[in-house]
Amino acid sequence: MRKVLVTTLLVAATVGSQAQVKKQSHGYPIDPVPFTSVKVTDSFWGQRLNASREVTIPLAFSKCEETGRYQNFVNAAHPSDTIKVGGLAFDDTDVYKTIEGASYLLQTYPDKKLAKYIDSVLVIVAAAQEPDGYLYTSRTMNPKHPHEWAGNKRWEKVEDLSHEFYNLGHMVEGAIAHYQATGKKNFLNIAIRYADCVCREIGTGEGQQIRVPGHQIAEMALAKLYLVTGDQKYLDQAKFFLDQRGYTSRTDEYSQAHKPVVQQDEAVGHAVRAAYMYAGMADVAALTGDTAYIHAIDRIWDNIVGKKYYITGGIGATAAGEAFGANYELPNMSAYCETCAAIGNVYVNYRLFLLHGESKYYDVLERTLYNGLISGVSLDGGGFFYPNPLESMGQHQRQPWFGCACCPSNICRFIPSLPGYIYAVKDKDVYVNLFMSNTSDLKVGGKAVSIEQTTKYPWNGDITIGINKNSAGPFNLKVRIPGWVRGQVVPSDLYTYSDGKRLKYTVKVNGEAVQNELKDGYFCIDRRWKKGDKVEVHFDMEPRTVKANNKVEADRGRIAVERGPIVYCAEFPDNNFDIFSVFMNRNPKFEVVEKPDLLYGINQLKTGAQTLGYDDQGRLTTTDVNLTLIPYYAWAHRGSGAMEVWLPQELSASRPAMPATLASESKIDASHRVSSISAINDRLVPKDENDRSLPYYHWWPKQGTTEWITYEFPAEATVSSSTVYWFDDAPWGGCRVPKSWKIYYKDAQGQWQPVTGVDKYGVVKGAGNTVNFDPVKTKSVKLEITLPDKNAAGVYEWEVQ
Ligand code: FUB
Ligand code: ZN
Repeated sequence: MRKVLVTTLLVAATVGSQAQVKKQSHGYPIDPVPFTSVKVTDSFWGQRLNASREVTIPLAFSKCEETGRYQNFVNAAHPSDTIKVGGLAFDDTDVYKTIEGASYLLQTYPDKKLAKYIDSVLVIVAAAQEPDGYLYTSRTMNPKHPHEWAGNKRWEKVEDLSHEFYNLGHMVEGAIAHYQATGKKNFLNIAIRYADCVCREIGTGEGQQIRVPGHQIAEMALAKLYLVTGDQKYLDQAKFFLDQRGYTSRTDEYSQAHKPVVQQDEAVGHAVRAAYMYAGMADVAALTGDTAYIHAIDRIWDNIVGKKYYITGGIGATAAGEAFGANYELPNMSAYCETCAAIGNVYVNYRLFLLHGESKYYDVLERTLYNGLISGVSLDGGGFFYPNPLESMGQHQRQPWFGCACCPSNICRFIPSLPGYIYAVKDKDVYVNLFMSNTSDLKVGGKAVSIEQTTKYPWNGDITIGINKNSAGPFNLKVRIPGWVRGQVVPSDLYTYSDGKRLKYTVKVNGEAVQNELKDGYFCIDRRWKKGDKVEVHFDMEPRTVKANNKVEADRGRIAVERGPIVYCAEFPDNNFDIFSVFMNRNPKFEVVEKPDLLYGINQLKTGAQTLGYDDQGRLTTTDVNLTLIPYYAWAHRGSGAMEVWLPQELSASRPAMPATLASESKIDASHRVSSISAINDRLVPKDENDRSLPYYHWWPKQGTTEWITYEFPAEATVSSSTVYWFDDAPWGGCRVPKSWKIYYKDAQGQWQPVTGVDKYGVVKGAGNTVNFDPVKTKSVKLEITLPDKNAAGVYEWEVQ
C-alpha cells in the first residue's frame, strides 16, 4: 500500500463562507488536471459535449419545470397542510444536478442567459429553505403530511428512504460547481446553511442524533465542501457518516451497512449507493490519511473487477434492489447496469488512480466510459437509459425523462466534466490517461506546460502528443498503455481474449522509436521537452474476441467482440436474420468498415457466421450469414428490436430459431399494451418462474383485477390444448401466479365462449401449465387471468396446440 500523502499538492479554490479563507489540499498524491484546463477538439467526444450543451441540459431544465420540480420549491416557500406531496423525495436533486452540469458548461462556454436562468432558479430554491438551513421540499411544503418516505420528523427516515442527506450531497456538489463557475455564492450559501444544519443536528453530542445517509453521496460532497471552505467540520461530518455506518439501526447489505465500512471486502447492495460510498471513502482517506478506508476499497475493487463487472463496464447486475448480484452473477438481458452506477464506477476508479497511480484503474474507467456509461444517453443527447442491458428483444428503449430521473440528471453533470479525466500530474510526472484530441494547459511543478493531443481514437490507435509550451524543464510524460493493447481485457481473470492475437504498440519521439519498460502500465518518457516536440503513439487496434470466466453462467459458451476500448454488439437493423440464432465461427475473421454517416460515425465490424434453425421436419439447419456488429453504446437508436453482446460459439449456448407455431404466427393483443407483449409468443420458455434471461410480460402494479391476452390466428384452426408459463418474482417482486385463469374461444357469432371439458388450469411455478379441453374450431382464443388480491401476475409464454 502506498502511503497517502496529505500534502499541499493542490490548492483548491477556497472561500470564506462566514469563515476565513484557507488553502486546502485534496490530499491525493496525484493532482487532477481540471476540465477547465482542457479544451476538447475531438470529433467523438466533441459531439457528446455539444449534445450535452445543446440538448441534454436544456432538456433537463425544461423537465424540472414541466414536471413540477421547481414548483416543489415554490410550494415549500408557502407551506400548507393541504398540499399533496407527490413525486419522489429526491426530486430536488434533479434541479441541483442540472445546475451542476450547467455550471461546468459555463466554465467552458460562458453564457449570460444561462447564468441568469440559473440565478432565477436559485431564487426559488433559496425561498424554500427553512430559517435554520434545512432544505427538503418533501417535508417543508407540508410538515403535517410530508412525503410518505420522509417520516414525521427530520432525519427519522434518513437511513431508509427520505433522502434528506442525499439531497444535501447533490446540493453541495451543485453549489460548489456553481460557485467555481461564477464566483457567486448565491447557491453555495444555501448549501452551506443546509450543511451547517446537518452538522448541528447529527452527531454524538448532546441533543444530536446519530444517523447515516440512507443513500450515500454526502460523504464525497462534504469532503469537497471542506476543501472549498476550509472548514474542518465538514470533513469530520463526512468521516462521521462513514464511521457510524453499520453501528446504527440500519445494518443491511442493501445499504452497505452490514459491516463497518473498513471491514467490507465485497461490493454488495444498491450499486449507486455503494459506488458513491467507496468514492467518498477515497476522498476522506486522501484527506485524513486513514489507510483502513483504502485497504477496504482496494479489496472491494478486487471483488468488483474480478467477479461483478460487466464486459461493458456496467456494475449492479440485478433489478432487485438495483444491486450488485452474487459473485459471477452477470445476467445479460436482465442486467441492471444503471447509468448512475456506471458514473459511480468512474468516480471510484478515478479516485483509486489518484491514490495509487496505476493504469489498471483507467483501464476499468475507460471500459465503463466508452461502453456502459455513454450507452445511457442517446447520441443526440435527448434520450436516456436507466438500465443498460447486454441483450434485448426490443423491450428496451431510451426515454426523454423518467419519474425517477436520477440517470438523466447525472448525465447532465458527468458529460461536461469529462475533459477533467484526461490528464493528471504528480511532481514532474504528467499522466496521459485518456486519448482524445484536445489542447490543454497544465502546471508541472507550478510551471506552465501546454500539450496537444490529436487522434481518431477510439476508431484507430494513432495518437500524436505535441508539446506546445514548456516552462517546467524536464518532466516525465507517462502515456497509459491500455490493458486491451497489453492483452489484458480487465485487471482480473473475469474476462480473457480468446483469439490468441498479440497486439503491439510503438512510441516515437520526434520520429525516432523509443523503447522502455512499462511502469504501473505507463510508458514513461523523461526528457527536457521543448516546444514542437512530438510523441507519436501507435496501438494496434484489431477486433478481438473475449471469453468470460467459466463461472459466469450467462456467458458460458459465448464470445464478446471488441476493438480498442469499444465493445460491439449485434443489432437487428444491420442483420436481416434472427440475431439470437447466430452461431459464431470458431476462428472468426473480422473486417472493419468505416461508416462516417451511420450513428454519428462508427466503425462496423463484419464477420462470417451461421444462423441455426429447424426445417419443417424438425431437423437442425445452418445458414451462412454475414454478421454486422456495431458499438454497444450506439444500439437502440433505430427502433425497437433484438440486440446481443455475448454471441454463442458453443452449441450448448446456441439458440436455433424455433419453427413457427400457431401462437407465434398469431396477432396478439392484451389488456396492458406494452412492447413486452411480444414476449408472450416468442417461443422462448423459461428455465424457472423468475428466469431473467428471457423477456416476460406482466401487469404490475395492478392487483386483483381481471386481465386478458388474445391470439388471432392467421386462419381458422382447431385447438384442444394450451400451455402457460407463469412469471413469479416472489419474494421481492410484485408478481405471483394468478388466482385463477381460463381459456375462451371466439364462436361463429364472434362471441367469447369458455372452452369446455377442461382438465386443469394449473398455476405451477417454473413449469408449463397445460390445460386440455374439448376441441374447438376458431379464429381467436383468449386467456383470461384473475390477478391475486395483493399482487400482479405475469406470463413468459402462452402456447396453443
Ligand atoms: O435513490 C436515488 C436514486 O434513485 C438512486 O441512486 C437510483 O438507483 C434510484 O433508485
Ligand atoms: Zn440513476
